[in-house]
Amino acid sequence: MVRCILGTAGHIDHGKTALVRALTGVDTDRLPEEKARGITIDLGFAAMAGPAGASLGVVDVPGHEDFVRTMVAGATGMDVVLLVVAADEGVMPQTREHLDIVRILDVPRMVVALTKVDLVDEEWLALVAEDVREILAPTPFAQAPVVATSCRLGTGLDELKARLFEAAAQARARVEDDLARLPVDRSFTVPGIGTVVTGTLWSGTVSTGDRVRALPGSGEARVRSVQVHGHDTATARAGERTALALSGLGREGVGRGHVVVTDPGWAATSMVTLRARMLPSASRALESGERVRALVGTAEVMARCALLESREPLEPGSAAWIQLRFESPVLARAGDRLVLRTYSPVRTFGGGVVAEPLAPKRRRLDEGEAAALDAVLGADPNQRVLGALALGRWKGIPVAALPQACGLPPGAVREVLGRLEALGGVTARTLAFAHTAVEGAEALILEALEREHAADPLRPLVPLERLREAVPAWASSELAEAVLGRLARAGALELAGGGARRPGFRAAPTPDQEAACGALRVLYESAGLAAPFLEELPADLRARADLPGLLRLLEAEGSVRSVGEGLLVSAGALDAAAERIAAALGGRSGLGPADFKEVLPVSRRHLMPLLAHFDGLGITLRRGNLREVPRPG
Ligand SMILES: Nc1nc2c(ncn2[C@@H]2O[C@H](COP(=O)(O)OP(=O)(O)OP(=O)(O)O)[C@@H](O)[C@H]2O)c(=O)[nH]1
Ligand SMILES: [Mg+2]
Repeated sequence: MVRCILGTAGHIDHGKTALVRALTGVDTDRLPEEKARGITIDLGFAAMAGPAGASLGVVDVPGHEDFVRTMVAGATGMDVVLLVVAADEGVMPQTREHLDIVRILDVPRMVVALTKVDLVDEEWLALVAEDVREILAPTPFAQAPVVATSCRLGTGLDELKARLFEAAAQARARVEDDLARLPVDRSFTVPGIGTVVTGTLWSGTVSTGDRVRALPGSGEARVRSVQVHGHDTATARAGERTALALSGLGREGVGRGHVVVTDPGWAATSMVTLRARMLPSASRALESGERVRALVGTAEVMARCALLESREPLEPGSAAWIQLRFESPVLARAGDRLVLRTYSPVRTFGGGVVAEPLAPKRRRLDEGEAAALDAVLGADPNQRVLGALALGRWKGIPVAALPQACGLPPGAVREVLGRLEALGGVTARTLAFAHTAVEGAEALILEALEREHAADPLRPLVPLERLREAVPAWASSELAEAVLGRLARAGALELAGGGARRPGFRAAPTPDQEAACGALRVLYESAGLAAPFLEELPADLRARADLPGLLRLLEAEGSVRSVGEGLLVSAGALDAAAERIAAALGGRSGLGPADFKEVLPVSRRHLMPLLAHFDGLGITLRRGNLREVPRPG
């Protein structure tokens, strides 16, 4: 049995609550005002027992046109909708509006009940049934079962129940192995227990002891106890009517419109990009900049619309990418459906599906962005992740935000990230980037590498800093880092000693530089340990701008080594000196400069850096002011 939620829909007074009572035994109109007026005002909840111990959560919604907002809060978690049409009145305005809403929300299955058949004759009933078929014909519910019922006579109730459980069995399974999210539809205080919130658990699981947050806002709490359909349980699962007792959060911190979540990755948002669809029945076009009501989960927030595709108003029946800029933050995830209503008079005119829940402000979409938005709403997990990353451009998307940004469970996101490099993207320390950003940054870095090599052909390695700088400052710094690693793994550059080079790059001196190198080699070779300090080099060499490059070249080829303090010494002389020290002084300790001067007859200015150099190599060991020399071998 799939865990799922059955909800009612339909015009005021058509018998929704009566039908729920007949099916479940529960009178969901519990408020005194509901009793007095004989109408439903707030959502009602019940459980319906079915065959083989199965049980469905039932949400009863109001039909009054003033309470459509409440109806949407109830409809937002439905898996099966029971569309109620009174046989005596037939299709009425909220029959159509509720039908529009369940289509906007993409409620997957429908069963129709024609109620109050005791009030009409066969012929009239057939006419009403035909009207119902007609409004369903252009919808995904064209084949929905239609059952004639009467609560007064008990007609059709068993058949209706059977059809409802059939529909429930076919409803798509909700994903338990996903981020937990409970849009709150009620909150109240129970003496001795504290704040209790209820809702339909959309995805994931919530258990006693879990730490949760109520978004938007900063409310945090611990789950003290969990109930499903009024029974205590350790864990509530996706698709169950859930009540959570929360400790650490007052009732003012959580209510209808809040969403209780467990994962730290969730973030509230003030801006979403969505594929908006105007109802064909909308009374007028949607203007750019228009203030509208957005019904998101169980929340209603005011928002400004920004049309992203054209300056022309969005006509009834058409669809386009738009942005909603909310006046207060909401929680949204890629793939979420929301309902749009005009500000005044309040009318449902359309809805949309969120493609970019944590959106930056956009004005116009380029082709790449439109394609990325499409990809996020597609079926292929790779494309969904890549689409979300492409929208993050060179700034990247935090890996922790991806399940929200692309609407996939964390496990599925991890799988895609595991093959991200093969898909052209890259994962950095905390962010991930799409192939577009990677390719762009790679091109800039490789260009910079060539430029740097060309500008200083004698430098064997380009400092990484110069390559990082090639990626613009407005990109995330993680991008350059990740791309350098990726290029190295792909063999497009070599990393060594804090620098990078084109694979196989060797310093390429000109004939004139070759000649200068030759002169330097002879100079250092003949000077031995008493090598010239830089300022002691012959004037013609010192005058050369490329002298540092030439010296690096000698170092890179191994003819000289830097011993510090600006002193370069012939490698051969250094090796010979090391041998002499070991042979002459091996095993002795308490050695002072004078002892070394006997073996290394150089000036004191040379001796100090040389000894420090040998200290570094372990040929000499420094003990306070004196040294010892380990015995050779
Ligand atoms: N004759 C007859 N009356 C019915 C039947 N079902 C419901 N009613 C009556 O219709 C009226 C409205 O029923 P409700 O169940 O409250 O209607 P509702 O659709 O829940 O109304 P709202 O929640 O306010 O939209 C009540 O007076 C019921 O007694 C039926 O099968 N036959
Ligand atoms: Mg009712």
